[in-house]
Amino acid sequence: MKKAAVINDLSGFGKCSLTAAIPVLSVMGVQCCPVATAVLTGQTGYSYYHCRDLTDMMEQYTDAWTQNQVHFDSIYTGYVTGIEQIEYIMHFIDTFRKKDTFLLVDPVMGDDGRVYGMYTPELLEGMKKLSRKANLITPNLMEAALLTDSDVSDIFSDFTADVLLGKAQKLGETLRNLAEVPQDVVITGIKCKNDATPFIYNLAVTETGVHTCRSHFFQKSFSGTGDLFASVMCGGKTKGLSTQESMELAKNFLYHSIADTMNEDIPGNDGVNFEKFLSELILN
Ligand code: PXL
Repeated sequence: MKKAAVINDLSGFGKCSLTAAIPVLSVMGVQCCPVATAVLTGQTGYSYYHCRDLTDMMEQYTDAWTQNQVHFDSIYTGYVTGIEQIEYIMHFIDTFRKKDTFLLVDPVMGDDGRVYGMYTPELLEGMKKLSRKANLITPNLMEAALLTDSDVSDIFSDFTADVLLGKAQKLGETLRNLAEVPQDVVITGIKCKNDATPFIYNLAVTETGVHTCRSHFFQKSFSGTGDLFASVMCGGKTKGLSTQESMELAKNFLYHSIADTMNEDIPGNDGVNFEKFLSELILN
């Protein structure tokens, strides 16, 4: 069975990070080997939460797994608590990345114009270095702007699809050119709200060109949707699907999960009803 090392946190509430990655990878037939960056009572969007930082365990993962001679088909990184963890992740990658190991970096730093609490300028510099090593990155539009030193306010000035997709494509191309290896860039969750019908797009810049897919935008953001998207991308790429095929699968899975959640009055912090739609991800 294919194995993915997933470097991400474990949050008790919020249906994000590892609680998104583990079920998604499992149903896609990929063994998820978690490297927990932190354990939280709930994701950081909640008014009250506690966080136990596990930076001091990261070296132990590399140590034990080296001694056990493990092999990963993919490495997928997500939420980190700070710059120090990025240094350990670099070491982890140097140790376990072989010729055939696929590296997905989801440069989690913020969304919708707000950076998360762990964000610092140093973290951004670390995320840039890490992102350049990846075969695939999945930033949202704001993270793409941060990674390219672009003006973040510019992506919140006009939400018309033509305008926003043009900006996303430029950012994606810039990022792809900065990479140290052939890299696909998928900019996720591009919310276009100024048109007659609101759509949320994903835009991929790949070797075969620029590809977009879209689905209805419900005008509400939910915790964990970026993590679910990246997890499906990880599973798809690990199992040999193309970036476009993986993106399509992720988009449909998220559309159904979000549409179902919209039928109930669930706070955005609590995440989406993805569990009901996991069977869509079973690959033959
Ligand atoms: O979904 C991104 C994410 C992951 N992990 C934690 C978070 C967030 C976003 O807020 O707080 C702990």
